[in-house]
Amino acid sequence: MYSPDNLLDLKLQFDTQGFVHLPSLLSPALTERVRSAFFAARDRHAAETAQSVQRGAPFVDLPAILDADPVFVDLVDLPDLFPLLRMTVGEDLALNETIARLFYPGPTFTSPFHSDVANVLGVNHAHTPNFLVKLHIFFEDLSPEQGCLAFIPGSQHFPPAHVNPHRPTLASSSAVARVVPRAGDAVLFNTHVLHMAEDNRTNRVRTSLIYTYGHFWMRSKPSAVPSDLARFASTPQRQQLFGVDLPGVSHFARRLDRLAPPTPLQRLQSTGERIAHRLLPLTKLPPRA
Ligand SMILES: O=C(O)CCC(=O)C(=O)O
Repeated sequence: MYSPDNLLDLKLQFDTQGFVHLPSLLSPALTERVRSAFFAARDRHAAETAQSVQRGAPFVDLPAILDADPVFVDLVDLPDLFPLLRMTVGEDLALNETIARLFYPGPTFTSPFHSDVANVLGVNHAHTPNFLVKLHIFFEDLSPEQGCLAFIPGSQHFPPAHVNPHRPTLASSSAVARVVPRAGDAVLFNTHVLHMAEDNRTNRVRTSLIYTYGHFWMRSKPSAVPSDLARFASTPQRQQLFGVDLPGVSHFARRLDRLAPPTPLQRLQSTGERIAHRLLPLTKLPPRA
């Protein structure tokens, strides 16, 4: 479990660098459960996967991973990680997408150093580190040549086109940070930091899970919601993560720290704040000329 100071450091790293490597986020027992559930899902889809690979697909995403095994639902709010997710995204946190990926040996399929969200409208990313974050979870040791994630730390603060991602020598630049994860590790990053998966130059498939988190008011992908909501959206926290509406709560107002109905004191406080908010502008206005 991270201490409050560890959490502040991780948050500072996330804000400055744009990513944090979280070694051993999963216990060995959980890592093993994830690994065997992932391989069971892979085996169930072996025929479609083989067809895709035969057609030359560089990677395959297994469908509906939250329905494949309850362990994949358990990963959405890992107690060690959850406080950091709340700090990086905010109290209106919701799951946005899940991916279970097999990346086959070969060149990378990602664009060279890119932001996922550079072209979305209405956001000033240099000042919005909490817009959309991704968590890559690893349950097998990777070798440095096995399609690891690489980042240009701090680049989420750059103006557009500050870096030429096609510069041939960029990959070997000392400005690039590469994460070589071990089984049980995770990497959390701001989707606007320049990042990529490198070529998989080994003869082994790279496996990973990718959970994306955004805000409750955003539109989530179907892969972010388990089919059996009655079973899995069993707590107010999970209901929020899976986008389940609360009667009477606007999708802009959904907050993890306001899941319980307000106490009489909180109701009184918010009434007082509303009244003060109405009166204050009047008292502050300068006298008219
Ligand atoms: O490593 C991967 O599978 C994809 C990396 C990437 O570009 C992303 O997650 O946005």
